[in-house]
Amino acid sequence: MRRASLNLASSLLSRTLAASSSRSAAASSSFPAPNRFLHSALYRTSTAGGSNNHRRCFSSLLRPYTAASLGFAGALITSLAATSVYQEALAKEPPPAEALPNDVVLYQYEACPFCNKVKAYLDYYDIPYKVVEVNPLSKKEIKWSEYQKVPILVVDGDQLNDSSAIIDKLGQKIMPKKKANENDEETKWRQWVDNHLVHVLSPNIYRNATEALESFDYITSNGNFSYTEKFSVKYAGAAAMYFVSKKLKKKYNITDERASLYEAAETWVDALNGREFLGGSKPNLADLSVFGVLRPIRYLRAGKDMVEHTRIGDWFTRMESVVGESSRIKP
Ligand SMILES: N[C@@H](CCC(=O)N[C@@H](CS)C(=O)NCC(=O)O)C(=O)O
Repeated sequence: MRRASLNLASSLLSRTLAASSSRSAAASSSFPAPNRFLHSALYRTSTAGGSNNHRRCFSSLLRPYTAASLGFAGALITSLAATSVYQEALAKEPPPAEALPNDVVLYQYEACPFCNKVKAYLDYYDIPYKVVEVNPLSKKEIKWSEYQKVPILVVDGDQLNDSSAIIDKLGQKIMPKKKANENDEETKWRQWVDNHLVHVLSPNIYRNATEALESFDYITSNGNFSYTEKFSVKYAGAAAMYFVSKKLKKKYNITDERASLYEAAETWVDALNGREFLGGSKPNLADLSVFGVLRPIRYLRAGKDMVEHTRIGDWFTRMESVVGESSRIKP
């Protein structure tokens, strides 16, 4: 019965897409269409834009004290010193200019969690990159590549595939002295992101008709779709992913998707164990991975619920602040 509904959803999507673009449908036939949306969660670039709020608020709170009596001067100096220590702790970690690659191109889906994981890394380390938005139906932008998933990162002509491998290889290029995977805790939590956290996301953002439509509204508004694809993908995709997400729930033994999301968020906060970041006063690769995959869903219903019902909000806000503005090169 479930398989039947899944097939129905898939064929509904395929038929609608075929109607909207025969070329796209033909090109997509080698991959089941719903899988292309499987992990395509939503991403609001505005979250990065608001990233300095925390710092701004902190310093503007101090402003009235500058007019206070001398009796407060000592306290003020202490506060200012604390602020600058705090700001330094929240500073990005750009690699030395000579280590920066000359040309970095990210082939991505704007809403894909794996792509957003790579972007969190590039943004945090202030590595300028161009973006090529791939059409998930035709994939014509990555026709040149044997590897047919995103993200793909091309660094000075070298092709890197797979989000975690991309981050490791790029790290070796720009920070050769920093040994990859030298920290067991960091490795363990990066694996937790790839093996557990990402699987909890789809059942949540396609949980019911309203949320599936909310998700696809964002995907189609921000992805690389033709005008006709936008409309058909939004409705057919939302319907298909609603059914696929039920299948995923079963596959990953999820009974209550929200409870699983909250549990994952709480598990992460427990892992922080009172630290600002898993990496201590600065984020490490596990912080960047968790942040990257959650960023697309943060301002959807699922992400809002997660922040309302768990303790993850403060860490997430710190991450928004420290990752800061995107280093993406605007076309
Ligand atoms: N393990 C890979 C997974 C990448 C992945 O599954 N990407 C999805 C998009 S979110 C994809 O390209 N799927 C194939 C498709 O769209 O046809 C990674 O971490 O980069």
